[in-house]
Amino acid sequence: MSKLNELAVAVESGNVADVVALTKAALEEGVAPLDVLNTGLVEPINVLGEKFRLGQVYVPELLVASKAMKMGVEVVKPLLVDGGAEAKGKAIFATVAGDMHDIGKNLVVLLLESAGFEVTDLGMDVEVDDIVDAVQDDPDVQIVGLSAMLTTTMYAMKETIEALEEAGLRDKVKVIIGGAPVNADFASEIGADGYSANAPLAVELAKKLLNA
Ligand code: B12
Repeated sequence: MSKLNELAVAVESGNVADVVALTKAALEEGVAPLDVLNTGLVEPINVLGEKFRLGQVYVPELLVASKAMKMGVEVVKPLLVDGGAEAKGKAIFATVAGDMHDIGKNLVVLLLESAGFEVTDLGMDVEVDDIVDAVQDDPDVQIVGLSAMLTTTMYAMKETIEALEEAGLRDKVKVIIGGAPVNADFASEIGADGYSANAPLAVELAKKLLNA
């Protein structure tokens, strides 16, 4: 079994020690950091997601696997973030209120930072008012990234856009959205400036919106 396959198995079974060791080993073998991230660390979460949907695994398994994945991401992170990259723009990111899913949002933040964006990550379960305050408090912010993974929380994105409008801040920023239950149609329906299905496309979207 290749190191990446071994790593994926370790993530799926939530074995933190093995994940850290195998992430290092794969990198030492010369596997590209982005491949370690996508194939070794993220793909097993998608595999588990399908098993969860089919009722073959439950929330505790997802939690330990997510934790293990995050520990692996910490090992890869310094290799992805290019400290010398010219600043491309400033963004604020949040997973919306009521939603505790942050893996996808964290990946988008990671790749944006590695592409040279400065990102303030407000975390998960972030209230609309806190997002508006963060935009208000930072004169340089150009992008607001909103993530939602639940059909019950995706409407908080619409509320956020409406609240930005009410605060007179809507024209100051481009709002981009992502997460499993949303798509480009939903983005235009709620008046967002863009949607992307994954982290690399989110970087392209941010660059395009800012002409960076
Ligand atoms: C891991 C996981 C969890 C973990 C989350 C851990 C964490 N720290 O994030 C835990 C165990 C906590 C969890 C809890 C729950 N979960 Co859950 N979870 C998942 C799972 C399996 C994977 C999500 C994930 O991380 N995917 C991997 C990442 C890389 O992909 P991603 O999130 O889609 O992100 C990418 C893109 O969407 C995009 N993107 C994401 N955000 C953004 C933002 C912007 C601006 C842009 C441009 C792009 C972008 O780029 C990302 C990177 O490429 C999904 C299944 C699935 N298929 O999505 C269910 C899923 C989302 N969960 C689900 C459910 C039901 C729950 C619970 C209600 C379960 C329960 N009974 O308690 C709770 C809800 C808790 C809450 N209040 O939020 C359902 C939602 C169903 C629905 N219709 O709403 C899903 C779809 C599973 C299912 N099929 O039933 N979950």
